[in-house]
Amino acid sequence: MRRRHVLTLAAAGAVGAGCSAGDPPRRPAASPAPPAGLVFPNGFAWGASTSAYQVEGGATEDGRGPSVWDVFSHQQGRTEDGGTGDVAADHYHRSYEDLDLMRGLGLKSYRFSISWSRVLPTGRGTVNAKGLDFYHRLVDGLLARDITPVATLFHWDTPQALQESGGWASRDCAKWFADYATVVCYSLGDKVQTWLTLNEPKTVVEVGYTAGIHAPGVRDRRVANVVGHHLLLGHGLAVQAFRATGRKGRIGAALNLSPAYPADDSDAARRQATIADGEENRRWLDPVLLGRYPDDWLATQPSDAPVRAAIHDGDLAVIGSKSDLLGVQYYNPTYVTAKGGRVQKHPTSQATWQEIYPQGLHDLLTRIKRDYGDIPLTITENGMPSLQPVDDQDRITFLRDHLTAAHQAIRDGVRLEGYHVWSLLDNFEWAEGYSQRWGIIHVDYTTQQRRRKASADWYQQVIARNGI
Ligand code: GCO
Repeated sequence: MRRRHVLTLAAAGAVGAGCSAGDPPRRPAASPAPPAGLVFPNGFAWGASTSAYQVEGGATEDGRGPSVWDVFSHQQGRTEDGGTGDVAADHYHRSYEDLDLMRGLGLKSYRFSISWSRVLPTGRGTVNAKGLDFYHRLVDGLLARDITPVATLFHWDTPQALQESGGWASRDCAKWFADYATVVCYSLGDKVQTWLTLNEPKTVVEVGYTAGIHAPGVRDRRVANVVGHHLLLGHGLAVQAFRATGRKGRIGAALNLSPAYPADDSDAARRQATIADGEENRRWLDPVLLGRYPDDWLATQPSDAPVRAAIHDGDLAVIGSKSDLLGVQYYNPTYVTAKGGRVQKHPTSQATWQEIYPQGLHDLLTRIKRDYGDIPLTITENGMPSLQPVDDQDRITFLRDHLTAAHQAIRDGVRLEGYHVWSLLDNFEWAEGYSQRWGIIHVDYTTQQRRRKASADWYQQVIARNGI
């Protein structure tokens, strides 16, 4: 059930010939000691993130249709202790309380996702006005509290009806996604000015379609690679759909990225790190920001993974439609051995896939600037689960160290506009059910009572000071 272990294994398998990437990944530098008094740029978007299925609950309410995660989480043995998102943090009914908690923190920005099947119960066709109204109320509540809404269109909850018509394995899904984007961006677009298309397509491909431990539970590398291309195509078509609505604002993808380092000084480890970098990062960044797949990544795809056949003429131009910003999600680095295996060099969190290495965030941000130019960046996710229910000092240390690294990147010229901690609330952590608590606000799942953790108090101070 440890999903990024799976990411690690999946990528480690993807080795092969040919690697012509630019500079080899650098060896990590020592973590800097946190200097006192780091001030962030004026207007820095201090934020927090959630996603629909992880917090909303209200799974069958007001006409919401099922998504792949409703079906999957109800299947025996799919999630820790059989957890589902039926109720989750009950945010659907408690959004006003949660909005007030956000205001109490002084949040400048809130990143949430829209449940596709709440708005379009079967994924396409008739709009469910009550579902859309929920997001109007949420956004109105944010604006009334001076919090900027950042809306993600797809955080893994493909409508089940579309899954039954092929889901992302079908090329049509990219078009269905763009049609949904049109509805939502047009309807909310006079209030929401920052949009994210996909959340972590890599995780969908590697955990949902290769390892099968996330919805829809498919274990087929061939299908997974095609799904990856269709997700990217969906991103590009959604960018175009957003522009066609004529609404003002900015749009981009939210990618989970992981700096890849050689585990030792050998040339072989360096070469393997470049291959891993292709899988972890360039496979997603290049199409979205440069309109092409990396040649070395394509060359390493096994002959039975027909990604090339899925690429039609013109697709890369669509996928590379100009993005206005990039959401960066950072949780861990990747260390690669001479044989292409993965090793860990730093302590992990309760999520044992999560090796804690703050300097990796600096390396990642500066590398994006170096290789992809000055696109505005916002950290759309960063955080850790803590075993301390409320006095989560370990999370404070984690956040402080990562913000220090982010600040260093800004000093090095990176255009970083914001930071969103994952997560605002404890919530449904996918296959891990409710066994990991990632929130800065504690949720008692019996009473649904919210309680600020020490990290929430600390973050409030950071926001008030605009620095650490
Ligand atoms: C992701 C998702 C979140 C997770 C978080 C912690 O990045 O996987 O966007 O939904 O809950 O990352 O694992």
